[in-house]
Amino acid sequence: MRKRLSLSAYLEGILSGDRVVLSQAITLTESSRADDRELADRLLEAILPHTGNAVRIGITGAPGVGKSSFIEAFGNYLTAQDYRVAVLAIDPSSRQSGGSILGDKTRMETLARNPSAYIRPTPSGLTLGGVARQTRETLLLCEAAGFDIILIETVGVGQSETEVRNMTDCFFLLLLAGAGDELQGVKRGIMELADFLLITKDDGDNRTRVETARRDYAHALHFLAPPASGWTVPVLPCSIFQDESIENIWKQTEEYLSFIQKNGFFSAQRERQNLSWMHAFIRQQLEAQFYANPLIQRRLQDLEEQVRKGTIPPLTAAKRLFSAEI
Ligand SMILES: Nc1nc2c(ncn2[C@@H]2O[C@H](COP(=O)(O)OP(=O)(O)O)[C@@H](O)[C@H]2O)c(=O)[nH]1
Ligand SMILES: [Mg+2]
Repeated sequence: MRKRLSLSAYLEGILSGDRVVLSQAITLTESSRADDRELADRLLEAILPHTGNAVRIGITGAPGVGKSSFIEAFGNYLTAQDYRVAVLAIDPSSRQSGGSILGDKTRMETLARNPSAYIRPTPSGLTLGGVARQTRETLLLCEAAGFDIILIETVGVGQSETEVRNMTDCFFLLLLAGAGDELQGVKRGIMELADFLLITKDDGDNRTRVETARRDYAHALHFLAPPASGWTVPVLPCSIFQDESIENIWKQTEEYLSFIQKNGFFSAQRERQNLSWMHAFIRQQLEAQFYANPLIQRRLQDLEEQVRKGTIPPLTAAKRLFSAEI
């Protein structure tokens, strides 16, 4: 049996920055056992006054664009500036693809050994909603443990970008030069979520292609809805082999952060996000309670069967379940 600590032991460990206790606390929040969940909820409440002080950055882009490599370079740069950096991965597909976390671990080899950094992959086998909830809780625990910058890597699969956008202050979209948007699965909607476009692999004989792509994307941005923050989205070259490009990205991120702090967008965005977390949780709870209801469970199978046979319309079946619950 796994050892469970007391609430105060978790709390003290986390607040003193003890990463063993931090890891144990994250594991506690990942548990589906009711008593673990209850303790986790009490812990999350207790740490709340110590959260919210980190800069939260989301990083997205097609597989292979260089997200994990960028996080390794960016994370090491930031720790060299005396920041403590936590890296979270949000990857609802990791169960199917199997090896993605393993792949990322090798991409982040030096960061994984960096004493000022902490890397925590998403547990596999969660639904998208579950991954989002889990990532939020891990983020809060890392903030309470004193991390200054939280980097969240997402895979390029539609909805997870929106989820990550919804829990971060700043969102980077990484793009390849010369690959075309279709090929990279970059939808217009995702481009509109980004605060920065970073064209990766700006090194070797790829540099002229990156410059062309940079100009093309800067032009394309004119046809998109501008961000609500009032910020002008920069399109920046990026290479893990060019320290200046990494440094420049951080400099511009600082500029962006002070811009949105001054115009009030930073706190407005956090407030909106907190409300949206609350409603996401309500939806999850309602759904869970609904399906856990024995009355529903008893009638569900029968009604599913009727819908399958076409003897009643899906909407009617759903409505009957709702009236059954009341
Ligand atoms: N030349 C070059 N290769 C890069 C750069 N960044 C990443 N790569 C390579 O691109 C491949 C995919 O990188 P990875 O970080 O795993 O991409 P991810 O799937 O987006 O996380 C790897 O082979 C990396 O070595 C870069 O800045 N320059
Ligand atoms: Mg990766």
